[in-house]
Amino acid sequence: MSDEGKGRLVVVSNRIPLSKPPAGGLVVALDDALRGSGGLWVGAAEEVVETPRDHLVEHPADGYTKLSFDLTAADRNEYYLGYSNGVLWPLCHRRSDLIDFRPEYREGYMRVNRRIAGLLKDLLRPDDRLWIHDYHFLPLAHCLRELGVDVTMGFFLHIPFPTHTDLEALSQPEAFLQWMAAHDLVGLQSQSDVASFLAAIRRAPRGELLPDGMVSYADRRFRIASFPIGIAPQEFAEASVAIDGSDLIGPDRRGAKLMIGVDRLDYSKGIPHRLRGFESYLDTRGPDMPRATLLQIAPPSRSEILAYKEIRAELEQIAGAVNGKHAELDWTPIRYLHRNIPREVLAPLFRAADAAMVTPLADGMNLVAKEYIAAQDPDNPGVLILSRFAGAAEQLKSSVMVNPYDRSQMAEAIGRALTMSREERRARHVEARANVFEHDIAEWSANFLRALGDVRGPGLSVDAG
Ligand code: ADQ
Repeated sequence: MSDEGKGRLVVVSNRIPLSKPPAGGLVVALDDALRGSGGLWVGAAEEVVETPRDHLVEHPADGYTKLSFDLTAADRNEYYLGYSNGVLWPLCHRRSDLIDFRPEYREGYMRVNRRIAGLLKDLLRPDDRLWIHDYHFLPLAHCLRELGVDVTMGFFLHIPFPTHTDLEALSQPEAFLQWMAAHDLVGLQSQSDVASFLAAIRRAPRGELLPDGMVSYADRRFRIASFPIGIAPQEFAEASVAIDGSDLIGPDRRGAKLMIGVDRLDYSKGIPHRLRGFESYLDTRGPDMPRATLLQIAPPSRSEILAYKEIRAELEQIAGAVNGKHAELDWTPIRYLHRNIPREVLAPLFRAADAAMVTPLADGMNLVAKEYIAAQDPDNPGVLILSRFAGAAEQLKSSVMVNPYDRSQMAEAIGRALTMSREERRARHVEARANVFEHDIAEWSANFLRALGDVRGPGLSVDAG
């Protein structure tokens, strides 16, 4: 690999991959780079403690070191649920109306990031490369710079970058940019995220766009680029044929086409809008249009947070109402499962589905869209109905693209997908499949690490200040 001999790779993410399955895409993607460099993976411990220890705790690992930092119950409440998921998540997903500002949330967020910075400082060597993941750690690099740490630091944001108007909803919008500027490389999911970032820099009094994708903010210069994340498509394709997905679904869908939706139960995923669009399809369906069953799998997520409790109740209400109106003795239009489904079952279900509905209102990328494509039979593929607000829309352009806010457009898209000729389905699928297989997760991590390796070339090194 290009990064060999350049010091260790040190990854920081909210969760560390402990031995239990499932080994997700990110774990597989970073495995080689971590092993090759004798690297470290740092994340939060699973159980909260009364008093956080003043060192990272080592976990059994194979080939590289896994370390966890402690969180107290207050840390979890303020840093994780409060600021990360109660302020930053809605902010970045265009739902500033859901932000729950409390001073203790921000204090907790800063406290935990400062504590992690202190723990990392003792661990880092000058030639290490630090790769920080996601919104839980926006200020971490800044805290490290304040402690005088000068290693190369990269950041990848898995969720959308806020627009400058969204940023204004933060009490200190400039802090966000200052935090970002502490990195040498900032990676975002899409071109549209990069555009939001550059717009925010352009408006900031201390921000400036430099040639070659470099940006300057206050006394720092750094690089910003999009690195659209991918999946491990081969694995998903193999899992999709291991069992027959249509055998898994019961008989109460006589003559009905199968549509699937799979999302964490999160308000950003647009599940109520999807059910409403499906309802419109059922309401307006003519006699020559097929019956359809929508299998919606939505496992619980962040259920301590009020907005998540509310979305669950809303979903149950809509599903009940739609079924009450449209179900027949041999057909239940909406099948809603509020639980996790193992990948070995999910992949065959994707393959069995005539269409998938991936209709987020905002989404960094959305891996389900790519997983659905990877699971299809290329000879007789299903159709992806994709929201234009998913990062994946920049890549999967041959999908049936929808505006999830427009119910009648959603209904029309469902009708189109379910009656599309095999020829058209194949043509659309070939294009999407090529993208998913060519731009997989291994390519994503290799690209990011290459860019991180190159970013401190001659003349680009920065003064930590
Ligand atoms: P998420 O918001 O979690 O990820 P997504 O990209 O769709 O969204 O990834 C979800 C993953 O969980 C997929 O691999 C999916 O198969 C799996 N999953 C969902 N529901 C499941 C269920 N019921 N049972 C089992 N597995 C389930 C964040 C960002 C995204 C970005 C990713 C990666 O919000 O925009 O694509 O990170 O960067």
